[in-house]
Amino acid sequence: MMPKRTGLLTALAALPAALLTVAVAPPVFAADPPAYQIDLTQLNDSGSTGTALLSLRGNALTVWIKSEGMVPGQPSAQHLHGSTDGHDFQCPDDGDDTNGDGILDNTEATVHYGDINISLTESGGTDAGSGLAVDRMPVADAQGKVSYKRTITVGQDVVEHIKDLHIVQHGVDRNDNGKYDFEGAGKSELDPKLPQEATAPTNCGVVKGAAVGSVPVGGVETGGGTADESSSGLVTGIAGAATAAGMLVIARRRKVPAAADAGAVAKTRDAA
Ligand SMILES: [Cu+2]
Repeated sequence: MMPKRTGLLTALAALPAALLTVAVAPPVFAADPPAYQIDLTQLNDSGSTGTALLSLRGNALTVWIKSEGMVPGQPSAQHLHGSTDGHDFQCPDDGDDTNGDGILDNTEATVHYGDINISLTESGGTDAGSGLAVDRMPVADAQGKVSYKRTITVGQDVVEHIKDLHIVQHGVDRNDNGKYDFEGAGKSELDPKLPQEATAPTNCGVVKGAAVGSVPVGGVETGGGTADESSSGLVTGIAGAATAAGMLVIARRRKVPAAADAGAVAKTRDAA
């Protein structure tokens, strides 16, 4: 018995040290280089999911994306959306199809996920102007999988606000015919030469741990949101409430007139 008890006492004696070790261990995201995980969840009932990782070494941002449920053989425009000025954008959901045409288009979604900050092309420019450079975007394989990795030099604002950015991949196959075409959902509102299927968002994800209606990085100045009051009371609401507990903010985020949302969703289903 004695050996056992001694063992227990030894273990107990060691416990404070162990706890101390845990307590002073740096948070996961403080690792070098800091890395941020993003889980991509579907939009437009696309069935597309994925995982992404953002890693910073100085001003070198490495982006890894692995996603599936994309349209096989078709390019996927993909971007880091959001703001580096303290505004707290989030991913939309299918209920944000405000014009009720049955598809959440990029314009409707941008109210929620913000403008393009970085275009995640495979080569060449990565500025917002490359947002629709589908010839430089990754192409899904025959199984609908996209695998992407690129290191990009980013500005200090991106470094400081990396947790405020989110990844969006675009491209859906509304009529399930294996390609982007105009029969699926008409013309893109961004460029009439492109099918809506090519530009509508297929998934979106925010940095894990930074989400939950986060206080934007670097910012108590969530007042930045007030500028958008007219365009989105919802977003302003999130920004204004950002100092409250995350869960509360999430609760608020779900959201605007439930009836209107339900109607839009119903239309979405009808159109599907
Ligand atoms: Cu985008």
